[in-house]
Amino acid sequence: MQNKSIPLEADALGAPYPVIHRRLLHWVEEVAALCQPQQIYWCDGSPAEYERLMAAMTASGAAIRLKQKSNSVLFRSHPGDVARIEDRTFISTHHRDDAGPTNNWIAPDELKRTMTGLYRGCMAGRTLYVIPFSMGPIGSPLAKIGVEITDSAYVVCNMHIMTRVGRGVIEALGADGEFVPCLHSVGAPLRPGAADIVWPCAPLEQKYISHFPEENLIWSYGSGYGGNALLGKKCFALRIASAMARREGWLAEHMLILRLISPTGKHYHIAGAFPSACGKTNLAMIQPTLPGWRAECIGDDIAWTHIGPDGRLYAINPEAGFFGVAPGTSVRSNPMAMATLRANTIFTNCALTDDGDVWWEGMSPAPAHLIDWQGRAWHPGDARPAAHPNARFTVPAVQCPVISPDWEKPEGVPLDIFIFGGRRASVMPLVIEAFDWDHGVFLAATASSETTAANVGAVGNLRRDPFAMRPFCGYNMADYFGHWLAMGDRLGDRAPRIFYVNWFRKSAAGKWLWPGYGENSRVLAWMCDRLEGRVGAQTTPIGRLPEPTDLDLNGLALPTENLHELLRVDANEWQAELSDIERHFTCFGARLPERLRQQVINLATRLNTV
Ligand code: O2Y
Ligand code: MN
Repeated sequence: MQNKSIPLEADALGAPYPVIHRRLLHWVEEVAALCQPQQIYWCDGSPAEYERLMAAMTASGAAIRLKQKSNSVLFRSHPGDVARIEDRTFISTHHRDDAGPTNNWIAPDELKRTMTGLYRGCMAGRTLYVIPFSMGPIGSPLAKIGVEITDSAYVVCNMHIMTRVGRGVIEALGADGEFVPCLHSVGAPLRPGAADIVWPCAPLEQKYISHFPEENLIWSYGSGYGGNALLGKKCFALRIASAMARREGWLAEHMLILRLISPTGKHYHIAGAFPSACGKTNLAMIQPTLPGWRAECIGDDIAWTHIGPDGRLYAINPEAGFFGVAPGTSVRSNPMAMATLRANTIFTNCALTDDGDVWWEGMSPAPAHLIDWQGRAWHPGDARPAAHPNARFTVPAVQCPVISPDWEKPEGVPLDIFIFGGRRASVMPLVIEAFDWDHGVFLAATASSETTAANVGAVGNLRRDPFAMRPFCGYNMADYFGHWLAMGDRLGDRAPRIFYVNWFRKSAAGKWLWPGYGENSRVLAWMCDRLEGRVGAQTTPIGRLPEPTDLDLNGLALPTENLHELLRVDANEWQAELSDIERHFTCFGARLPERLRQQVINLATRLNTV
């Protein structure tokens, strides 16, 4: 390595640039003493560093270079390390109630004792990488800094893409700047002379993805995969940041950000929260089919929003790349993502074609022969998928052909609309406009979706996923609802309008009723027109819905019965839904804000008076 690896006994811990931050140096020293790495390496974030690490991983067999895509590689994970592991994810607060009923909890002392035992000597034979990174453009008043320590070069390369890494961050930190310490180990020490395996990790019961929101600290052990290991993403930018945001009066949300441009050139900024693998990346890169409308992508997964000097809510995307689900991504579902992936991409758990490209289910007809995500020969008709259902791509956001010229604006973009949603085959109509902010918070707090492969667990079950934040809220979800209500009070009439969508309703015969993808622009345009008072709506017990004639469906051959079914509110189904919502709220006990209890009563009253 050009950026020389320094043995532990060398002074100043071997940083290749000046580090004057005593607390940071002390922390690195402390972790090194505990984890006992062979060497310490400070990342500079340069392309040369990325290339050196990739070359080493290619030589070791961990990475496979793709012949058909420039500077792109394929990794295959351990078959037991393929997704986020919610059962092993912990919010560790002094009082259990501060983590709340939707989070796993272990007391900080106990969790630290257990994990310290695991960390002891865990980096033997490995390199300890120090990754200074910024979430948000370096220097933006809305950005925050983290430092990840990891023993995985795969993590370093992914962090290069997903965050801003390097000496600029250290400079921004200065002597005493705030940073979130993020400690990660794959949990697989190497005995002297032992050969490494391509994807080291620890057994499930030793995996811990731990958050200490009271001290802005992250400890992750045992997994090398995605959100478990790239600690800037779900761990920092959502779980820790949501707790910071509550203390500091802003919002850290699991939301895409997009700019929709009307035929007259007016900009509408939309932030949308959807549970994992519900087409969020597709919507973030939407190609509107409605004539005259255009869209630009600002972010596909996370939004940090602050109230600006004019009283409006401004959003930044704290990430620098996309870590998207590959299966299902195609020229039809997301042509912009396919174009984004042309080069400089890390693929994980995709299938490999004979000519050295990647393939996954839903991309195109299956080739006659592939190597599957576990390295075995695969043929069409084989019972197992060729790519893992949670196979991923990691790619720089700047490569997206429709990335907004303002995606890195330090002050963010002013939000006009919040959209919440989920995947429901029945009950939920295509779109609902909330009556007001409190009703919007209620719609978001009761959001539900059928589960997918993004998390380890059963697929296809219905689960309530409030604000699409169930796996990502770093404190008691009832307090989070209260924080949203309080933000609404501060925003007053400058608050974004709130809508709820369901692109996934099916007919009795099990067929999709709505074509989705670029056609979703018709629903987005209705929302924008509602803001302008240009289009009507019908008032129903569950909110305002478009009348069939309010949606611009020109050029779309949508059967009338589909439209009718998409906008149908079934009183019996909604009585059952109401009971389920009441059950869902019960778990929050006395901490549930009174204003949400009132929303349940309001819904019941409206349903009983139709
Ligand atoms: O983090 C993972 O391992 C996969 S889950 C994921 C990845 C990127 C964006 N969002 C998600 C999610 O689960 O919401
Ligand atoms: Mn996500």
